[in-house]
Amino acid sequence: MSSHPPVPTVDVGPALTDAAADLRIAAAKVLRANDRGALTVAAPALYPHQWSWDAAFICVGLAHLSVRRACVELDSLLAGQWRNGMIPHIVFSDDPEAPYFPGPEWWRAHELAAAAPRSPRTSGICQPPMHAIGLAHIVSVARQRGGEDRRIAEDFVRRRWQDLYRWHSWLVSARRDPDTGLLTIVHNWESGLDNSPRWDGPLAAVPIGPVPPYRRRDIGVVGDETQRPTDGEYDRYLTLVEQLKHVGYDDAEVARTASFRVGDVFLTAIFAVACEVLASLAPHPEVNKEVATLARWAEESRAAVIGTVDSVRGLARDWDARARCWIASDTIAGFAPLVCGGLTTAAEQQMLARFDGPDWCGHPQLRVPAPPSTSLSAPVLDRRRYWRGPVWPVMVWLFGWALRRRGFTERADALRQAGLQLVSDRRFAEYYEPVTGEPLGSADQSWTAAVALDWLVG
Ligand code: 2M8
Repeated sequence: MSSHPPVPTVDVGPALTDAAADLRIAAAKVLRANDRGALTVAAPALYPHQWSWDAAFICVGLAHLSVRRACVELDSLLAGQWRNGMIPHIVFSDDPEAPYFPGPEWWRAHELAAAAPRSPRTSGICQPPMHAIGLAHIVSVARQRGGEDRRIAEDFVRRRWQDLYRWHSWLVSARRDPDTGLLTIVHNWESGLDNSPRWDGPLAAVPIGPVPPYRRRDIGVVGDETQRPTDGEYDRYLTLVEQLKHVGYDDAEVARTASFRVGDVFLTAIFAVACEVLASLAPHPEVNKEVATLARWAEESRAAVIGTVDSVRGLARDWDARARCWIASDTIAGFAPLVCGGLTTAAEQQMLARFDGPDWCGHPQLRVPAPPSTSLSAPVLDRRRYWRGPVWPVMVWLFGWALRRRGFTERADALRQAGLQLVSDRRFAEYYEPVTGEPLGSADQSWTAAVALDWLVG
């Protein structure tokens, strides 16, 4: 018998129960409270700026509140887009009361990088390309509503489609690994799954320093260091930033010199599906050539993802391009093929069985049947520490979305139900302890509120 209080059931049937209606109001309140006018901070205290892939997930929820405001969110993010096409992982708000480390004065991208805008200030790396998926949500909500909402969303697509295409194009030209076809990250922060055990090997090979003296802010805000990356990890994260600064964030120099270069299978899977989605949003026939290119990138990237699957363990792997070896890990990223598709029917059934099985969603100790960031059976599991074990509602949403898209409706419904049960505490935590369901990391995390809202409305 579990000693934890029972998880309340949130009925998501056609008529919303009172509990579900209250949860929806609470989620909307978080998004409103985190709205700084033209951008939504990722979280009020821990992340008081705009993050790239957070903004895309946030649009999924924002669209239900205001199509116009959701478009503004992406406009604000794209204001930080670099001339080479890269969408930076942070667009800093100009609020001097919004402390974050490392902030714009640490990155100095506006001074050092020829391609960076002078304003707004940005970081110098990227994050997974979720944006077309966020935009497709806005468009779909707007089309259902019709009228002015539809006009706003379609106008946005006409204005910004090419910018998203340029972003995808940069990923291929600057980051595609010719050997594997995977998209390469040059900092673990680019994966979004920052301290995942996937990066332990490549990070261990990063020689620390020299790094100017620094003070972390995150631990003070969270108040419990067991929920955040370690100091040793931060030394390496900041060493990598110094390396990028040293070469002025120049793509070719970065590719030549970065001491962390990894083909990220999960980011590549998101890219594959985002290419398809972006192609489907094409605003007019003049972009037919780009649409054909997107279809090719989708196919090539999907093939690259499938090519990483380990025949023994049945999970997808990353590629350490410096050490020239595969990185096998029992993490959620191993299920990348479920995000982008492309497996044979038999192989897909096997992967789904693994996903549902006792090492993953079917683990008997799990609070709710949703995939934790690292398998509960893995020796490296750390149930409280960030991307090394906790369940992230935003990942539950992503898998549900991808599975629904490819016709696995029942599984998608089950994930939605599990995700809703997790967030029914109304804390909208960044992540949750997988066994106890304790909310961890930041409270009032925007993307958690956004996906909760979508689960309740969708
Ligand atoms: C976390 O990452 C930032 C650095 O980018 C941090 O820890 O300071 C990650 O969970 C990342 O995926 C997310 O985009 C960001 C904001 O929510 O926080």
